Amino acid sequence: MQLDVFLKQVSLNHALNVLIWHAAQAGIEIAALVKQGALQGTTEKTTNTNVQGETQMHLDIRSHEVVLEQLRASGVVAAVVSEEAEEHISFETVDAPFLVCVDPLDGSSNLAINGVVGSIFSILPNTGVATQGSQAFLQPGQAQRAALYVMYGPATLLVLTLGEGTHVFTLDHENDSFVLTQQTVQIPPETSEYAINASNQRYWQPAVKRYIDECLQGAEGDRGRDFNMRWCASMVMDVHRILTRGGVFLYPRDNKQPVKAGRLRLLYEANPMSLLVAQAGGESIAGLEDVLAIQPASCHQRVPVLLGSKQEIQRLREYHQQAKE
Ligand code: AFP
Repeated sequence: MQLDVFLKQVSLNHALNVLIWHAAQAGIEIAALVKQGALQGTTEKTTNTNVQGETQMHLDIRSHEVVLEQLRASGVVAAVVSEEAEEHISFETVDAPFLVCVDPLDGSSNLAINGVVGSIFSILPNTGVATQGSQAFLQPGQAQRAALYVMYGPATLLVLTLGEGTHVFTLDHENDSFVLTQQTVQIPPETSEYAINASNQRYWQPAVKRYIDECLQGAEGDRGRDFNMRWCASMVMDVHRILTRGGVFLYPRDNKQPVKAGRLRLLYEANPMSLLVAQAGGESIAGLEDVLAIQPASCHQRVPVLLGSKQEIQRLREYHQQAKE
């Protein structure tokens, strides 16, 4: 079943369906650029830095432009917050029904090594950006109308939730259309695989140190079984592995840079990925609270993210609670 047919079947919100179709078109355009690699100068760095102070890749900017072109053309988006722009971008359709928060090319530091990257979209209702400005984007993740990512890997995948389950579409390059290949993904509640950047270990909070230490002790420790570890430095790839076979992804708060609550951004990384995971039976916390319940304070706010298999996230929640006591 093609994406547009699926949308008509599961969603009566025509405007939302149009938005998702245009986001998918942006993904198809970016997939073609990524596949060209150095031939498109995609592995080149620019001399610019984004609002995070991170060096922008040439393709970060090109992807940002492609996304804006498609979202503007949809006619149903009022404004966009992008990782690649400090201020939000308002369109002429300022009273349109939706706001979009986007990471146009997540994991782009992997481009130079031909690694997997992706585009992450969070779709919110437009609560009045014409009068509220950027404040209109400061809605908790549970307000999202939809979330999706496009993953540029050996296959180009689009993973989507409209609040009724998480579904996977594969790009048919023969006719440039996304085809449903997995409906209603379910994350195994138990896992023996975790993903974390272990080089930050000395900066972690006690609850995370305790959890990872127990995984490392394996069968000789309290967990009574051995664990495996992965770290892709690409949230899209790590989250897709978890949706596919279970696991836990941790980018915890660390005191390496106390002014930052972690590395990942709430509006266009943590919230959309947390909704996709929750809709697949997993959970996502920032420590004691659910990521989707966090009231954003700013558009580029960072949060800790611990997400994945339900039983492991519940254990991490308990460890944070016990560390507080
Ligand atoms: P880039 O988009 O700058 O490559 O960052 C990717 C990311 O935001 C997320 O996709 C990864 O999970 C995380 O950063 C990797 O962070 P480390 O480089 O600290 O491992």
